[in-house]
Amino acid sequence: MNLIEGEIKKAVYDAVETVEITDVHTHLYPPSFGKMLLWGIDELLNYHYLVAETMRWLDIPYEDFWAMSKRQQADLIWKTLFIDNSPYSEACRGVLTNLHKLGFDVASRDLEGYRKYFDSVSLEEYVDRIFKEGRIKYVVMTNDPFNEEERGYWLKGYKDARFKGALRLDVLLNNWPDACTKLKQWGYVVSEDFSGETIAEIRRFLREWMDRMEAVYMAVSLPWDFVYPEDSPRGRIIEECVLPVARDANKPFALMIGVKRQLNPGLKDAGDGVGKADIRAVEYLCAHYPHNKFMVTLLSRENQHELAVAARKFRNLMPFGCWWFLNNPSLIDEITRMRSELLGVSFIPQHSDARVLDQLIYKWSHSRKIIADVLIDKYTDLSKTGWVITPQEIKRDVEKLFGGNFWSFLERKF
Ligand code: REL
Ligand code: ZN
Repeated sequence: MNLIEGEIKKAVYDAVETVEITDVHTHLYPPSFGKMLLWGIDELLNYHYLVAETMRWLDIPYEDFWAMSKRQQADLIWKTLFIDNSPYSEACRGVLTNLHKLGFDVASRDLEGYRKYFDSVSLEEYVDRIFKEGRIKYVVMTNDPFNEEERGYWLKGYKDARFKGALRLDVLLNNWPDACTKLKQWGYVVSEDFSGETIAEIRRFLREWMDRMEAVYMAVSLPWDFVYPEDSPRGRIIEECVLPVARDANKPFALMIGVKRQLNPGLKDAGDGVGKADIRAVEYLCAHYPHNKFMVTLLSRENQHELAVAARKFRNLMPFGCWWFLNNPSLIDEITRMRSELLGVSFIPQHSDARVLDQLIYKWSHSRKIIADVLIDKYTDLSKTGWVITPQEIKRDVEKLFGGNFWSFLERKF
């Protein structure tokens, strides 16, 4: 029997609310990675999105802010963005969604009261709670082998099936001189001019770290002016090392393009901006390496339509997420609608980019609602043609969008 409009709504909300998510890009780590895993109300308030918004109201030098303790910074952010102004920006609202979903009295505005819970709960218990509350099955991490602290944890080894590795190559690709120095220290026979064994040794490094991290993909964030092919160390390493290693392992190479790093360095992590990227780099890679798989997210709104069109041309291209400055309700709605119209069910609508564990709750709660509303419109339009849609089919599609498409893309071999 065909579903009528009210039933479509119910079936979609049920499916989207209950689906267990694979979050394909985060900055989270397992509890065994110690201080690298950020969590709790003070970290939530210190999110760099909120730092940027706070600085718009403050006149103090940036250094004075950075000299404060985390708690003092959180107090100042809370006062500036939540007490002296109404907190309806997406990042502010997110903090309140979190408090609300975890059962705090948001109306009390009692930051000290909220802190008491976070000071008393154990991290392991809290991680379990967040995964359960957020209906999160897996999160993919961002694993930088050039970060000494992180490297130490990998060399010790760890097991937590909920956290999947992703080998992040920003240092290798965007800062070859530093990467080369470190590779040498670690015993790889490399030289900055790529002579001798350098290419083979970089490949060995990639293979070893893919294995150690059981990485589901390799990834890099790239500036807005990234071009490919490129006569540069980065172009060379991508062509001669990353692509062949990724192809042999049948793993995607994830490209995140469009950042203007450190547009305002005084803001630290909050100081990055956005620029429109050149889609030709993505088109070239997909066309010239049909046996490689590419996951791509672009930071600029202006690039979204051409990315969806490129994905229609190349089955080895998987668009994913509404990244960073796009992770706002109006833009998620617009982008998800457009992608659905051009690509049907065959894309990954969202990732959280969570830097603080708690953010899994609000980012996914907000995105679930928006994606569900888009789907309701799409199934309603379908039913008007006389097409019969069942709750099972809705569930099937939703499972693909929130995780299945990612896992099956990993399996595909072109
Ligand atoms: O993975 C990235 O490069 C970015 O997502 C981050 O650098 C960025 O700061 C992040 O917090 C955005 O959401
Ligand atoms: Zn990220």
